[in-house]
Amino acid sequence: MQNIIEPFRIKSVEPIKMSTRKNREFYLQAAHYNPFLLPARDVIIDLLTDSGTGAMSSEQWAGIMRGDESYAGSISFQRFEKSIQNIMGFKYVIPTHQGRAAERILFSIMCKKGQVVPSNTHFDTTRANIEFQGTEARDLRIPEAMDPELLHPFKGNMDLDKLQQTIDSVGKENIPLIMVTITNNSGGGQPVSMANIRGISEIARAHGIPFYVDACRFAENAYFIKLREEGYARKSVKSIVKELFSYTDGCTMSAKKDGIANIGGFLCSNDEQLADKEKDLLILTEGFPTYGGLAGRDLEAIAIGLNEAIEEDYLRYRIRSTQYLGDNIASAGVPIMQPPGGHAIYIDARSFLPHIPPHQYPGWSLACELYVEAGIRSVEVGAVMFGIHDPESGKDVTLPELDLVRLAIPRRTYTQSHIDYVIEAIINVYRRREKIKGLKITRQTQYLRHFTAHFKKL
Ligand code: P61
Repeated sequence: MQNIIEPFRIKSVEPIKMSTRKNREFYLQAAHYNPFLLPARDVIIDLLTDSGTGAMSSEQWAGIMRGDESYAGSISFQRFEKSIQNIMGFKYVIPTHQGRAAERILFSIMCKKGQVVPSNTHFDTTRANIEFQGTEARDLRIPEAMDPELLHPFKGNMDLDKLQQTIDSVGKENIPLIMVTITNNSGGGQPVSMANIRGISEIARAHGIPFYVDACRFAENAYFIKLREEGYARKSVKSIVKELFSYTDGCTMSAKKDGIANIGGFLCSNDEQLADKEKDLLILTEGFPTYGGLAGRDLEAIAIGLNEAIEEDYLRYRIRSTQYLGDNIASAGVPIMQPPGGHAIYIDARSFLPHIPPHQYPGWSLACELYVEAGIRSVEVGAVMFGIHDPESGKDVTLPELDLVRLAIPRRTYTQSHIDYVIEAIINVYRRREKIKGLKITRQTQYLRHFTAHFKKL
């Protein structure tokens, strides 16, 4: 069969409130042209994120009921720990309330002022947590990743020559750890190959530098390895995942992605002394080491979700359905980051709206336009998210190389007809793209300004 269907039946539904274009123009103006400030009930299809927005399975809901809420030694923690040890192979597992809490604990122990943490691309919370320690977060992606149209199977790869040069120039003692984000979220949801992971690991081990994975979308990355990397077609996703983590010393994880849970995260390592230090910090800000800021029921949902995320029927549907959106808009001429990523499609907004200069935020304008057109909420990954401004004048001093709009697909949440509606809307906006105008920021904070900034239409 050519058709790949959603490998699940729908048992419980959540109504969507429909709206008119006029309604949405009003809602967006009231939200100061910032889609983050829209009430979710005024959104028809919410593609803002795939984080915590997936649909849980009946097994996960059953696990929620089984949750053991004991303060210490909860059985749910034992299931959580065992599930992660089985899938990823790490010895020490520390639960946290989400991914960024794992990052904060790890970096506050490992990083010192003036040091450098190389990565393929640090996600924004990772970068912010590293920089908060006075450490530099350095992105070392391969040059192919910078060309949105170029087809390359593993555009998430780290540039190994640049990694070696970085170690040579700053000194191994100034690199507390090396990280790699799988799949590379800020770089277009692109996967990292096993060969690249192995290469980073060899370099890291040769210099005695710990190697960590930002594992948020590890299952999707493993499926891409199965599909695209020589020698892996016949291997199970489970064995690919195991092999991948065997080259590393630990990971940070947001269970809101490939844990298919609504909340949660964890931090793993094989180093007992380090794990003890991490637990001390955990107790200070998250909770006792057998719950770490989560309810027992959340631990259950994650333990089950991680196993469902590596099921191959699920992953086949997941990767193909994201590709379906990408291929359909690309064949209508819409410029997207190629090839389609695992959890999201990224529209190249600078090519979509070449008449809007980067300092007038083409990505943000496009995200606003998709909302007005069809009630679709997406997220800009570009000049607003990554631009650096002078706090005195409010003027941007550095802008990133790309302006993308991310359409992130929540797991098991929308059907093909929802996606067909999204495709139609994007093509409609593309046809009238010349009429779209840029924006100006009227209010912003110093860090992570995209969450709260106010805008005015130009
Ligand atoms: C997302 F607009 N991602 O993609 P936490 N690493 C990686 C992530 O993708 C990630 C985290 C660490 C989100 C949520 C999000 O400005 C934003 O559990 C590769 O969210 O703490 C999260 O995991 C952090 C969206 C986060 C944003 C920050 O949509």
